[in-house]
Amino acid sequence: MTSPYDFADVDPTALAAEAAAQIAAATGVPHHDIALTLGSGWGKAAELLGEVTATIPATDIAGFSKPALAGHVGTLRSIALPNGKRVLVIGARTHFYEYRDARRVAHSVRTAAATGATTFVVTNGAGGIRESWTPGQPVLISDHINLTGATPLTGATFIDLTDLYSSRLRAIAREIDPSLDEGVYVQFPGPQYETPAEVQYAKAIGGHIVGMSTALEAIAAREAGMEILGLSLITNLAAGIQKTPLSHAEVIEAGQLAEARIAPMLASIVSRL
Ligand code: 8IG
Repeated sequence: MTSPYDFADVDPTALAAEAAAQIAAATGVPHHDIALTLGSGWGKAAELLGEVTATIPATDIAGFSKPALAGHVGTLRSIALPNGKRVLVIGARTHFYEYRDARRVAHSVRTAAATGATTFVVTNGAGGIRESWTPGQPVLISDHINLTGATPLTGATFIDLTDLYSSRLRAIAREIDPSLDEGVYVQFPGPQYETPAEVQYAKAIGGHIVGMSTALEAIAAREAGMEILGLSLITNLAAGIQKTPLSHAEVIEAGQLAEARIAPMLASIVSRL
């Protein structure tokens, strides 16, 4: 868990500005319009979006932490959409469970904002609490509950989180796919999955989706002034809702099976933003 940056001592905005300048230099693209973080199961969407004009190993850019899984280097890609907009694809998410440091989690989001992005599309693989949902189903995030006990913000940063997951952008997504259901995303700190009792707790407090990534990123994106669209791929029903134990292999398999269907949907949505 080494990194050249001690996030405890760094100004997150200055580090994001430095990273954004490096991305502009490495891609030759001075300004990006949309940031897109690709979570489990969503990876195939990038190629469908448009022309990938640059791929950078994330570890070449200031402040990006080494990936959690050995042998897998996360990348940042610049994509030119047919409509002329520029998408920065973040394939290098840092999870809260890796360092227990919300500022590391927020760094890719702040960097994307510093490249000029005003729209943040955040995707993840997650567990479903609603019994009517089935693995492989994508759902919109309508709101979140942050159970990490952490925040990427420091000091008296009293930002408003009303309509955090933009109802305007959700409506656009539903124009592309009217079958998209939506739900409240509950972020647990992880890395363990929930106990069945914790899932019942999440349900009782108003949650429909359980995951380990998105809420902290969305807070940072709102602070940075971006409009947010959140999508979860339900790769498994949450512990105790499904009767069989949860496994990472099952999650990966569900993602692979769903990929061919959800990638074109996501690409169509992004092309409309
Ligand atoms: I994929 O069931 C995936 N990520 N917390 N719970 C939590 N995170 C997840 C789950 C899940 N499935």
